[in-house]
Amino acid sequence: MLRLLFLSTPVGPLGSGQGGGVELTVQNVAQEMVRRRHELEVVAPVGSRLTNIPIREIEGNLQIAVQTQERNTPICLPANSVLGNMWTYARQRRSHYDLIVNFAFDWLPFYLTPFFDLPIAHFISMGSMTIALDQIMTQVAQQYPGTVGVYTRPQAGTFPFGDCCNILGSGIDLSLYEFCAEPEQSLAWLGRIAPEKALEDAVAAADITGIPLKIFGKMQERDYWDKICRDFPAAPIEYAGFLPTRELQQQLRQCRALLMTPRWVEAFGNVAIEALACGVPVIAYRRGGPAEIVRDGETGFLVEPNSVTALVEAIKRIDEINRDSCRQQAETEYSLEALGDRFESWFMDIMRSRNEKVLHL
Ligand code: HBI
Repeated sequence: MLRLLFLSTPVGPLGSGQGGGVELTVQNVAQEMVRRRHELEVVAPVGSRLTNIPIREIEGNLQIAVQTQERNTPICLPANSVLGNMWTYARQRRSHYDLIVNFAFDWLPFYLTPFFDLPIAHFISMGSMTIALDQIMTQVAQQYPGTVGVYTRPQAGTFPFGDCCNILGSGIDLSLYEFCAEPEQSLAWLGRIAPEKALEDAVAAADITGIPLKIFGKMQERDYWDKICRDFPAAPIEYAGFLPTRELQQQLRQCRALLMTPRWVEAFGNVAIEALACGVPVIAYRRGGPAEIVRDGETGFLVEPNSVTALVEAIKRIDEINRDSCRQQAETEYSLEALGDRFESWFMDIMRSRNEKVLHL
């Protein structure tokens, strides 16, 4: 049994959608560690909520989302930073834990690693974003081998330390997603509404095909949304809001396909396995995590990145995909149990190598 301290992303409260896919990862890994009888405390900004997992809420100002910054932007922390306050809490309580698990894509947790006398596992939730973060992450990956984890190999490949990351993949609670054999007409798009997700490509495809597009996710950048509506006044789109999993899958399962149009190297794309779990095929740009998830021609289509034409061609072929194969792939590769096994053995490996090091001292 391990006593685990999870430190969440500082960009928004868990459950707000601000933290994107990593919110789902924290929920799912926490759930699996509790099921395995480990002791766990999750530390996160005020207002955070998880299902059946108690949270230690920390005050302070949220961190700026790193994807809004340039590659050479200096490290910044707001006054009374919630990230700093989370690590003050970790320092004060460190004797109660065996392992700290960091889920923040930020400089401070990596910089503080050598200052702590207990092991810290870093789960990295995006591809390379800034020079300063690449540097500090590389230092930690080299100084503490085996303590850096990522979702996928393409994501690892965006970092200088790519070949020494633990590839942990993702997983979801499949019991929350209900298979649908007979979809309605519409297509789906799911994610934070922000430029790096290139929603405009999916809207353009809906405009061309005339097939209604249901859009789900956090309205992160309103002016970006407004521009898309101005550019495509006649596109058959509907914003369905940011929904909890139960309501989301009730609508997602009835769609003919999920469109994934990332402009960046999507680290994983949890939305892809949520769709597959409902039997919904995925049409995605052949880039990043989705390129490792979608079985081209079997559970969806992988198309040339940034090509709306390629999206439209794939949409026309969507009935070639057997929806049972989609659900089957989710069950085989993305169950919560499989995810829990991967994270638990990652944690145990870190503890083992730590104890060996201490023995040799
Ligand atoms: N930005 N600074 C910062 N820190 C994070 O933890 C972070 C982020 N941007 C996005 C984000 N996390 C998550 O939405 C992704 O990890 C999925």
